[in-house]
Amino acid sequence: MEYEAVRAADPAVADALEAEVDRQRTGLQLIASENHVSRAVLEAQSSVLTNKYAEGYPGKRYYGGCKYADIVEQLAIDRAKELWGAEHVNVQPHSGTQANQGVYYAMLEPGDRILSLDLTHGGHLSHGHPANFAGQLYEVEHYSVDADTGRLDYDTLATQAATFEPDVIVSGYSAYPRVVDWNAVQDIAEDVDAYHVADIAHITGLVATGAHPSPVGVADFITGSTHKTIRAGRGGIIMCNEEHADAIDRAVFPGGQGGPLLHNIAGKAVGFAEALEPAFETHIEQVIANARAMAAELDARGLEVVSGGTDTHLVLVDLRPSHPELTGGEAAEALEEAGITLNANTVPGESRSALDPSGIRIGTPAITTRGFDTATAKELATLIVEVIDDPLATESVAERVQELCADHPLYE
Ligand code: DSN
Repeated sequence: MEYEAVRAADPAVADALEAEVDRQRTGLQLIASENHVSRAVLEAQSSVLTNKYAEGYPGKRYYGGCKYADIVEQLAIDRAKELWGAEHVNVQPHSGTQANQGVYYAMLEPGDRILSLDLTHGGHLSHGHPANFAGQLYEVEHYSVDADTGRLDYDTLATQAATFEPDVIVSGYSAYPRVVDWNAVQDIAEDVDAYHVADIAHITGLVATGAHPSPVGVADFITGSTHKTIRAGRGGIIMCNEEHADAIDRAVFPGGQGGPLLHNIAGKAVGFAEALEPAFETHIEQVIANARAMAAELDARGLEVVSGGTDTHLVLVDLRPSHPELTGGEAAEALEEAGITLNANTVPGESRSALDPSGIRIGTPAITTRGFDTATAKELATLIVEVIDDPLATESVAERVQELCADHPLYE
């Protein structure tokens, strides 16, 4: 992959772009929110649609010249409807956070109440962390996962909701490896007369193929990003019933955003078409099988896998029982040296801090896109344990990582 025009105009940026291609090719990406999009998605995202302003929606734009923008955005909408079965879809949010912002802006007044999972238990900044606009504009209370099981406790959530009386309950998470019972959360939300926002950013691909139950038709609003397990162009998405369609569209534009990023929407359209192919279902099955294989191997080699395993694309490891002196950051840094990139993550019952957490989060979407099967995923888990157990193993693990990368080429 070469950036000839960029190199001629701007060698410094070309150097960085080519080095990033090399980093992705010669390292294993285990950040659970990342993936490797196809060349078709890359091409669509770098298209001339970056030049086009198209405030409004297909057929209702404020500027001329939107004929092709309309085609692209409508294709993205139609394909998203087919993938997830939603009545109404807005593909303009620039990110998952902007999708959540759109829903809050549409349905809440400042000072209204949000009940959401604590960030350190697997929630997300945009679910009301004090450092995020949502934590500052709204009154937020957090629920937790059970510290012993690592799983959601819907009875405790119901009790907390009855006391707090939220206007919105947010479900859907960034570091929760288990199936979410959308119906249980919806029942709780209805009992307290709250809206239910299901943020499926991490599991868009799993929901699209039916590998995880869908909140569409259950929750009032479904939000997400489009570049994680669904492997389309980068950005956000909101889904809802027709009843809330106008409010959501107005909240996204003109409420919270200006012109849509149509080049990214083109990437969404292309990626959604790819996800509608039967091969994508097989891919997602493999993503989950690989995560399960890694969880089982990590467990067998003495690491504490939060909740005892996974139903999804991610595995959360609490390093404290097996490696009490090792922080998640130190583990991530050592693994990066070996060519394995993942992130330090808080764990339920966190005793350190969000900046210096005790766990690591491992995701299998990107390695599965590269073609990893369960045997290779299992071997990768052993390599991770080797580095965590003994920093001196880094060099030999790095050599094996290079072999694995060469055997699973990327962007050839
Ligand atoms: N940054 C994403 C994640 O890693 O989960 C969420 O936005």
